Amino acid sequence: MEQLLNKIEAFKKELEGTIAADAKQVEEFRIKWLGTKGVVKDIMGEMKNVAPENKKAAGQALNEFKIFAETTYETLKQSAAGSQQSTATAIDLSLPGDAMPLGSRHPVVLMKNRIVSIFQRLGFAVAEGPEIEDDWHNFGALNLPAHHPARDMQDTFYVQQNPDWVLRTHTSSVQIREMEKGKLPIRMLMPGRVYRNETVSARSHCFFHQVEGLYIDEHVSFADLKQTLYFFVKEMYGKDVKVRFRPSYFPFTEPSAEMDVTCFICGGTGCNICKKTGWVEILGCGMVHPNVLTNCHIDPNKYTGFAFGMGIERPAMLKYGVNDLRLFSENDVRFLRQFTSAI
Ligand code: 2NL
Repeated sequence: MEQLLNKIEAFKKELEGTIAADAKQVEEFRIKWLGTKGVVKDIMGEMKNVAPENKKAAGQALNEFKIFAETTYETLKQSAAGSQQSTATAIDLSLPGDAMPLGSRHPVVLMKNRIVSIFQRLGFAVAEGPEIEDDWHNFGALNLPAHHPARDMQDTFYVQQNPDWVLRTHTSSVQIREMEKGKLPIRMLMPGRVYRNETVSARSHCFFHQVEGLYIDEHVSFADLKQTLYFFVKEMYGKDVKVRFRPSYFPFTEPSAEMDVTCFICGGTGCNICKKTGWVEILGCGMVHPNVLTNCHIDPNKYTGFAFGMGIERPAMLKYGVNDLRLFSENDVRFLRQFTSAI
């Protein structure tokens, strides 16, 4: 009896280790184990040698073994069929993959990157800040008097939850935050989105983008301002472009100026873009007002600085031939995907 049980155990182990890769091997398995001259039939024949008192236990063990052999056969049959099927429908890895549609950079971002990379070569770092600002960082610190028209509800978006909050109207607020940190010198560029309460049209929008720059150190002069901006213009619009400064006014700079370049559309002969003047305004600039420095705890007797600001949309419109500001924010893919290869 013990001998028979040991034999069954050994056969079970053998069954467990059996694999069949295809239908032929499954059939071989069936013949060996379940066929008319197979192992199962053979071992069943040993019942006649079992002592009467052990017959019940032996019968049970043999029956279990038979079922085990049969289920193993079923399992092998199914998995061989499955693997054959999966070979038939297998993916052809040599086929080219599905093309993923590539996104493209937004023209405003492309123009911003061009501007930023030129100043980065002069050692300007990039800083960013919040688009919801408090009155101090957007107006007060910038020497904008209490009744300045820029503070008017007509021009500025106020945030309902807090009368002290506005959507920033320029990125100068980021420069104020940098100056307040008290780490000098500062040579930084602040690109970002700004908001003005204006009716949306082809030529004006309630939000747009600008890049402002700030350089503060001992002995920074208007000559440094001019030289920095000359470099920028030559890199941006080419070596032959001429530049002129016109005196201007900003509450946060003194003296202040606006800078024009010879029209890069008509080359100075006169067109619609330059309104037949031959010049296009590209930025505003000036020496940082002493009050602004004082507001940020910087000693105006020791430190001086220059600042400038320019819009991004207008140069982007001129460079990429876009004639309606609204296209920039409608996110129509037919518009956006045109700039895939532009730099
Ligand atoms: C323009 C003119 C300008 C500045 C921005 C500035 C910032 C600080 C202090 C002083 Cl913190 N000035 N920024 C100065 C002059 C002009 O922008 O036409 N922007 C689109």
